[in-house]
Amino acid sequence: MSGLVEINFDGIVGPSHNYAGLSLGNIASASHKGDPSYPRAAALQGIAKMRGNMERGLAQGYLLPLPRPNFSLLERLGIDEHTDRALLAAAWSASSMWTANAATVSPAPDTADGRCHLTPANLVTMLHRGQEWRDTKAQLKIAFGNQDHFAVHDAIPPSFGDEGAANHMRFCEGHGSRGVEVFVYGRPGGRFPARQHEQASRAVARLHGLDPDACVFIEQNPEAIEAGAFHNDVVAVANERVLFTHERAFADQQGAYDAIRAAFPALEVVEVPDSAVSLAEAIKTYLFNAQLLTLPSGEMALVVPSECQESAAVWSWCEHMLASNGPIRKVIPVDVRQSMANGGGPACLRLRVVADPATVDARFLLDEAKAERIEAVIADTWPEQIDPADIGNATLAKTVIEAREALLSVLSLGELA
Ligand code: SUG
Repeated sequence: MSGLVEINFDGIVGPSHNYAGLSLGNIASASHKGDPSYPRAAALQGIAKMRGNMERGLAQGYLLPLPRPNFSLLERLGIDEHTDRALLAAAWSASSMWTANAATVSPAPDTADGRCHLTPANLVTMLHRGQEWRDTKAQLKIAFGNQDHFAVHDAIPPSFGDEGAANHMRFCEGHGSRGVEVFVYGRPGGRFPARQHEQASRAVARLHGLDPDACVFIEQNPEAIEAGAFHNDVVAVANERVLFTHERAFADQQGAYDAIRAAFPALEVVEVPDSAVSLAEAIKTYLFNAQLLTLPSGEMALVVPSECQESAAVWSWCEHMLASNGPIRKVIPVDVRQSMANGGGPACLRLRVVADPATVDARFLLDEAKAERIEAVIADTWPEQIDPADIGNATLAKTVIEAREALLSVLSLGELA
């Protein structure tokens, strides 16, 4: 279909960004619990990443932070300043920044009705994330409100946990051609929660009107979940014909390749062996939580967290990969350390939507002038630092609310208030 390109919608980091250690099984979140956070720096790091991709000639969009603190959640759980700090912090979480968990997206060439389908992720496994989907849906309904081109669904009902695009990969010859969609789920029973339920993935595939012959369902390796891969995008990423994956990402690694190849024979696998980069090192550096992008030149680039450069094992593997003339031709480090400390790398921060930008509400698309306006609001209104003890504070609540409102106002998105 003509005009279709991949647009990355990054989550703008909200003004209440903090480290509360809310995500069991997410090692970075647990290990940074109680640290001071720097919301202004965090948001500016995110904008710099978006600018980088825009300067590379790629289409870039964004989604706005959700309203926090969530007073309705506090009220419905009977939470006040004397209650468990974790419950209080949940209502303040800026976790919607990780838009790879906002929704699962099936582009128009893959669906029965020829529209791009989006299902917001219910994120039911974690309280602080489970509060996101209704507000996320409201935003998607505006950004993708053109019903000739998009269908925005409700979230999958509980108890089937759905974490969205973080557990979904799409293989295709080019973004605008018909794709094969791969859904990766976890089997419960381990030390950490398996957040993506097989039945949620299957429901999304049905509701999006995907051809069953162009869908593949794969189980995540339970050992990867145990090692801290709470989403598949912590150990694998796909773009067009290429799957970039750790050797131990899937329960049956060879079976996974065979199943994808049966539906998509052109598959090219770039596999990182455990002997070169252990699962622990992959999860610490987030090598696979990278944006695998097709540049306008046709070359593929991997946008990795700068932590990768600091790991001798990971960086020497990247150099080896570049020297070996494979499909990935560039490795580009970016600084998203504030997000990384909560377990969110470059890939977590973006939702990929294949669409004609002319069919998307332009208020969600980035250009140079808007990037400057957004940066100015962040510099003026986002808190510089939040200490865990500040969560719940009425003055901070006012700052956070007003900062978000200032952003909505410069982007003419007051209807999200
Ligand atoms: O759901 N962290 C997020 C990170 C999400 C990363 N997304 C992808 N892999 N696509 C999560 O665990 C930390 C919250 C806290 O501890 O305050 C958090 O929610």
